[in-house]
Amino acid sequence: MKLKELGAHVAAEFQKKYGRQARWIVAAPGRVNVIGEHTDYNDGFVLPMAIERYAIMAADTAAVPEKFSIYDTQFKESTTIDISVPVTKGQPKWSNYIRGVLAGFQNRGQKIPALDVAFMSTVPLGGGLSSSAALEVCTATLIEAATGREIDPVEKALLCQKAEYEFAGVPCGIMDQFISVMGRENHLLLLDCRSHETQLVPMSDPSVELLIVNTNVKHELSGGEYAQRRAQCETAAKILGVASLRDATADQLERAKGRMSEVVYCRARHVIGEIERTVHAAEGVRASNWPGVGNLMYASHASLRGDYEVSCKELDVVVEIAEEIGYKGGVYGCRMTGGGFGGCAVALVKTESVETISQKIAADYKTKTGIEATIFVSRPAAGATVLEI
Ligand code: GAF
Repeated sequence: MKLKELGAHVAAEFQKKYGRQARWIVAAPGRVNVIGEHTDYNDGFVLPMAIERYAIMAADTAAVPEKFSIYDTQFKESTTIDISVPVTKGQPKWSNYIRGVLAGFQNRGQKIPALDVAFMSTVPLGGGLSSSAALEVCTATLIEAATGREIDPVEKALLCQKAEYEFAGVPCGIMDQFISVMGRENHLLLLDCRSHETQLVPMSDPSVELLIVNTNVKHELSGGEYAQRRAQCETAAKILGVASLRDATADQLERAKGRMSEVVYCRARHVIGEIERTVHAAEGVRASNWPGVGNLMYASHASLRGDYEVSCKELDVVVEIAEEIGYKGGVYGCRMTGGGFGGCAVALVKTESVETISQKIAADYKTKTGIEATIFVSRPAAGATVLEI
């Protein structure tokens, strides 16, 4: 469904639930990261794009003051948050992404408007496509629309990241919330996670597509592995005597190899290499050097699988199938995307071969794993928006 239709659908759900018309409709996209994995919390570079999958909210001023009511139109579940007091964590679990954002606005000294909200999401849950960041950014966009006060996009992304960190317990970096706020149609976003500077990298060549392959193995980042990787990177930086791995070179790491455990060394090797690959990939996209970008994607995957150990059997199977299809069959490159341990892979493919490649990946993946993959294509989409009614 196109974004406009989705907006109309959620507005109709709002009308059914609350018996009146919605006044604001807002949406925020999920993302796929083309390259630059586990580099954001190391002050490095990332190269994500927003996808045509969204969290959408329709809302109106609440009938009851001091209450923020949310109706999940897909799971038919409602919850009400008391906004007359500082918002805290609560139930149901998904409401924490929203609660965290409301608390963020309160911390800025802003009064939360009492609202009735209906929402839905087309970002697959647990698919590593940032369904949570989409929900957070969607909530922030709704507050902006309802108060008529826009906040600085960087501040908005950071407020949403804090919500994820403090209310959902994931010590994530800044990538997902930044791209959901700042995505632009037909562009990737090269984000410097240290300075927060962004560069839009045009990706409008119609001869290539990004194919997203959901392994349908759920990924869960609050399980401790993510935090552990982060801590290992901090250990490496400390041993190297740098503020973060962004400041370290491959040579420096080799010289210090004897002073750290093998695991810490491997983690650092991934991060240092991945930051370099990301910068090169952005240049490759600018030059439409698709074979070059594809090779960097394969190298990224190998490093995430071997050195960083965040891949899983199913993601490796997808990448192997893509490699088998190869350049002749229309695949330039493929890698896992997002935090890892399941979720999605992303492949850079020739547009003319998308159908055949999708069918081949689906069939071989089913044979090798017994699981049905979900496969779709997305052009780079725009970031969070207020939809016209
Ligand atoms: C998750 C996190 F939320 C991001 O901040 C990023 O670290 C990513 O994993 C790995 O690149 O999506």
